[in-house]
Amino acid sequence: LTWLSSGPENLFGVPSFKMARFVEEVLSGCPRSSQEKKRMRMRLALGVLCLVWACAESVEPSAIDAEESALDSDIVSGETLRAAGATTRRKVGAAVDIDALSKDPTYASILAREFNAVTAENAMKWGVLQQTRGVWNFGPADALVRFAQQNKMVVRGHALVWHLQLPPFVNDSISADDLRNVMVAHINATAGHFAGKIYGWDVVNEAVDDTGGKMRESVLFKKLGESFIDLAFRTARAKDLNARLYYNDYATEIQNEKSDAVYALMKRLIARNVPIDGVGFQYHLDARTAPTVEQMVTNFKRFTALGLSVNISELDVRVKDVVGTQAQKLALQGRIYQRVAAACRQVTRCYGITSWGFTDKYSWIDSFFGADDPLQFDDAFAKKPAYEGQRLGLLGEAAPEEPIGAELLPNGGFENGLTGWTGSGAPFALTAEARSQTSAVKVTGRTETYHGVLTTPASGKSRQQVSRWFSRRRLSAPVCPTHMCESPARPLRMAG
Ligand code: 9MR
Repeated sequence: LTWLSSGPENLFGVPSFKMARFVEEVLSGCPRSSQEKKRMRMRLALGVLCLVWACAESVEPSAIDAEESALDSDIVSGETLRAAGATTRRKVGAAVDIDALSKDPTYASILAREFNAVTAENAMKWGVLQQTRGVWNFGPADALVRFAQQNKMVVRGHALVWHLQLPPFVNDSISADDLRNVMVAHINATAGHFAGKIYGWDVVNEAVDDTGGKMRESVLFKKLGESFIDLAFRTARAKDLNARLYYNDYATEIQNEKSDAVYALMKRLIARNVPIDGVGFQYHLDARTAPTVEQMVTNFKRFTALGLSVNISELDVRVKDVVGTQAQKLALQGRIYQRVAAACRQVTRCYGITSWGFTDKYSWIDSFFGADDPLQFDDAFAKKPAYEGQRLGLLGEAAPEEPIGAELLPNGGFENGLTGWTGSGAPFALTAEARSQTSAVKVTGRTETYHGVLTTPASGKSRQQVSRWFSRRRLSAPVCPTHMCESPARPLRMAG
């Protein structure tokens, strides 16, 4: 029972506190007198009833069950994204632009057809809901909830506490006490208003700094320290017992300094008994540095080992700086969507994938990074390779890690046979180290991304770590011991 009740989206998909409550109910006290025995029998009966209820609810929220029967034929063939997701009982979501939803019927109909989950891109943020202190405007967010209910979708709430898009009254001059009060009031009002309608809340968003493994010096952290996170989660749980509660952040897809800091934060929260159910990994990717399936899965698994669920919460893949034709860029993007979906599928407690929009027409990317095409549908709502990639990944078909031609060898095996590299016309001196998978070789003189993907761009240093290399030729017999290659005996060309 302890095992069954461990973890948030556990074996039954029942929030752990419900299972824990049931276990407590059944096991509270051993019967001594006959009256006690009678009471115990009552408790057991109650417990069995609870179990029936829990299991019935556990499979998935009823909305999804209804959706599944409505889309039976789709599910068999997995023809839409939501149907492909439903084959593995995973949520497939999109962030929604409320304006587009109300004004663009094509947008609304594709959203309803393809997705079984929605996130408000902006409409549920603190500064949007509560522009004036004490006054909440839930209208647009309510419209999204209604749309979701009508179309048998679940709603992910985003985000109760974030250092951006704050209301004007939360600024550097607010006192710590006041900040604590307004934060609690906001969570009470918001989580309370939507209680029962939200699958899961991003309770705290982006609290870890981008470098140095530290907490972000936001107004919240500066005034309240890390305890603002504990308080936010506890307040949310008290208002909505059924919503899963998540921590959400970006640039955490692989094991790196930032994801290590998030991981350490999760451990601290768990040690303090903070009611947290899972972690959202945003996945705003640049196609040139997209992670491998193995990197994603390895990273997810250390979080699920803590008893947390994981989800991909804001997927999009930028391609404008990829070298190649538009068709090649979009094909690469398709393979990356497929890899991401396949990675989630490989992790039992990865409950779903939400993309940050679904059509390039309304993506936030253009205004932040310049014109790009990061999503599954183009500006005219035509399906792109990213659509098919995500669908196939959800159906369990893993994409190749990279477009490797017949004679190219992924770095996963290069230490078995390669002795050196050239790139951009000049040979590289290989230094001592060569590894497969997460990092490859250490070489000198590499400063540009076209030399290969730099995992640790160390400006001013003579050595850089690089990953995901491809070589043109492979020698028939291994010429260097595993993990160690000597200086190049035969120059090879590098691609990718
Ligand atoms: O997509 C959102 C965009 O419309 C807003 O202008 C922006 C404000 O900072 O927030 C965007 O959404 C962000 C999300 O809430 C949190 N993770 C990063 C997203 C992209 O910036």
